Amino acid sequence: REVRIIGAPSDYGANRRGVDMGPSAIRYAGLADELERTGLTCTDAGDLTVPRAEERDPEEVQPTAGSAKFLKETREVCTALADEIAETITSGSFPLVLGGDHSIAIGSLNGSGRDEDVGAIWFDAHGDFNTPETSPSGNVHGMPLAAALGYGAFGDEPWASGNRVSESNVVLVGLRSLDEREKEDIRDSDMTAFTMSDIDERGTSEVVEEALDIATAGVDQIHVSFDMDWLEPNEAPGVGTPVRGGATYREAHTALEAVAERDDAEDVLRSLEFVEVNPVLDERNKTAELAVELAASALGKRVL
Ligand code: DIR
Ligand code: MN
Ligand code: MN
Ligand code: MN
Repeated sequence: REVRIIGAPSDYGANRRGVDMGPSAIRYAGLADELERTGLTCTDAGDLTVPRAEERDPEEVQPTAGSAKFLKETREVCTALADEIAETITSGSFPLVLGGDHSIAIGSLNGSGRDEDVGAIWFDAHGDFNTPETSPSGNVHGMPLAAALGYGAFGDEPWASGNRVSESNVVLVGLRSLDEREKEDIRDSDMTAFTMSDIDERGTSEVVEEALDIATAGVDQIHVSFDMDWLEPNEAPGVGTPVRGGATYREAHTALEAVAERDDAEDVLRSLEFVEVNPVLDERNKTAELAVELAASALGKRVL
């Protein structure tokens, strides 16, 4: 099966510039070569066209939802991304999406969950479960899961919530930074959430195996969304919102190797994305290089 790389160079959902250069940084770190070495065929669809942030006004009134910055621009990017992903899957290829900030995941979930019921595993320090009404920041990168599942004002936005992502098949892994309302809303939801403490107590393998069981219960396939801030900041310094106490280098590989193993046995992986790589904040492209390594692990790279 052919892997199709899709760049989504948006920074509309984050409060800092630079994450729009993530797809370039990840390609420059050798993504295509590494995937070919892993034995995969690779094509590059290039980057989606994203309107330039300098020309837009963040204070512009957003008519259809409360406080969500650049919602119109985010809708444009996510609609194009969803189409691209759905077409890639229909054509028999595998979509590997490069962010961009995490707001692009609204497009990923809508593309992956367009024609079939899907689950999702979300590796992230954050819950990404704010709505325009509850968000303390107004940044849409803190909202993509709530958006795709139709919470708050997103319920009236078919581009965001008109999908077949099944809430009870969504699993958050490795949480360590939640806003107060977000915490309650995650608890009240039908999603499953594992914190870093769960990983401390039970180990990465056991937690990720359970996440895979839950995400695939009653559905054939899942989207895996990997926010690079899941890792400890010294391993992944090039992210906009680093939080101490993250996954180690080995834990990150272990987690994605478990995904690859399950995919090998049951073909569970429908789409995959790496987001929030910000080369402006990075150290010599270290975070992009790690994203390349992790993509290879998720897609089946083995030492032996
Ligand atoms: C925060 C940060 N919860 C917000 N979220 C981030 O702005 O909603 N998500 N950084 O990745
Ligand atoms: Mn995120
Ligand atoms: Mn995050
Ligand atoms: Mn597969």
